[in-house]
Amino acid sequence: QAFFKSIMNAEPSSPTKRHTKISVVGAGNVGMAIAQTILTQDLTDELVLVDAIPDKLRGEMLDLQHAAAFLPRTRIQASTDYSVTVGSDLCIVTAGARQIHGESRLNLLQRNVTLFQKIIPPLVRYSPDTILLIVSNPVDVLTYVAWKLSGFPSNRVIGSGTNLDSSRFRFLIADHLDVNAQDVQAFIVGEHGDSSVALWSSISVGGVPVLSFLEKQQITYEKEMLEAIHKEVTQSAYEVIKLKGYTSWAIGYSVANLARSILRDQRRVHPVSVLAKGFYDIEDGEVFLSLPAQLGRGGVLGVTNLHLTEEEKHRFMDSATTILQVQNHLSI
Ligand code: 6V0
Repeated sequence: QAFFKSIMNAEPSSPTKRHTKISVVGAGNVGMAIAQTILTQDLTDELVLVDAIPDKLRGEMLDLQHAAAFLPRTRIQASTDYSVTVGSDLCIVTAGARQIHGESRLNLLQRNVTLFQKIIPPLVRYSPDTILLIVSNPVDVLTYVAWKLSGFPSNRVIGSGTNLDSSRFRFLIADHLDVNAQDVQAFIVGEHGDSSVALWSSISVGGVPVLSFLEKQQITYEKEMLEAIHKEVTQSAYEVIKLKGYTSWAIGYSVANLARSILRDQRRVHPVSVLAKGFYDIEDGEVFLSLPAQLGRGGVLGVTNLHLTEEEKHRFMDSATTILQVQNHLSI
């Protein structure tokens, strides 16, 4: 019996907007930070958690469900069985071995490829039209692995890539210039992590290009400061891991931001890992690297035609070559 007595002659309730469903695979620190940010930002009607450890998974589900009185209404489910993900619009994969202090992201790889062989096929089977958003590290290679395992067109397989590096970059520039990070436009492209490429010419605050402004003022020491800021970006994950054991909040917000652009068809430009074949001198190589990409309901809608300086192009190509060499040794 329905709790509310129906109002006479009322039409049966019909949803006013399309029902959306997000699945998060991996209910660890990163997966849970993403899940809670998605919930607080009212991004989906249904949120599903999948993990390999049933007790931890149920504990996390109950803990989130108990916050229902303070959150936008969202159906939260969790299971170790992938059938719970059926009909997902977006599947976010964070499952993986955790990066240990001092361990390079590439070292994590083979362990995570084996995991992906168990994760990607059932996700695809239950949600053949979904968009895959990969977060597990090394994210660029694992996005390629997910693309290969899924058989999806490349526009539906995205890696969170340098979206996080770019937000760290924007924070540090904002802090240095004493402005709001949301007013700082700055992109880091290429590999997520050690060999990422900072695009100096893209940095602007409130529409004013920062580098040419500094050059006109002949503030050369500021350029060194900017280089130091980029170095700090590449070191920041290691520093947070050293201090608290893992990173979670910034990646949580950064991935929720991508989920919003995708599911709400915002068509915003984010630096994310996309199939970079055909860009710059990557003619045949099947490699995923971050470039500023427009995201919407169809996944990657386009990639901006970035002008890279010779040095930037060189560094971007170096990342591509390194990743391609790593991929050649993988059995997928
Ligand atoms: P964590 O806290 O160890 O969580 C990983 C979770 O994956 C655990 O709950 C595991 O039980 C689960 N898991 C393991 N195997 C499976 C499986 N077969 N199926 C389902 N779940 C499984 O790690 P944490 O959450 O800290 O990190 C997760 C991943 O995100 C790691 O690969 C990190 O390196 C990566 N990050 C990526 C970032 C990025 O910018 N792309 C940023 C931060 C972390």
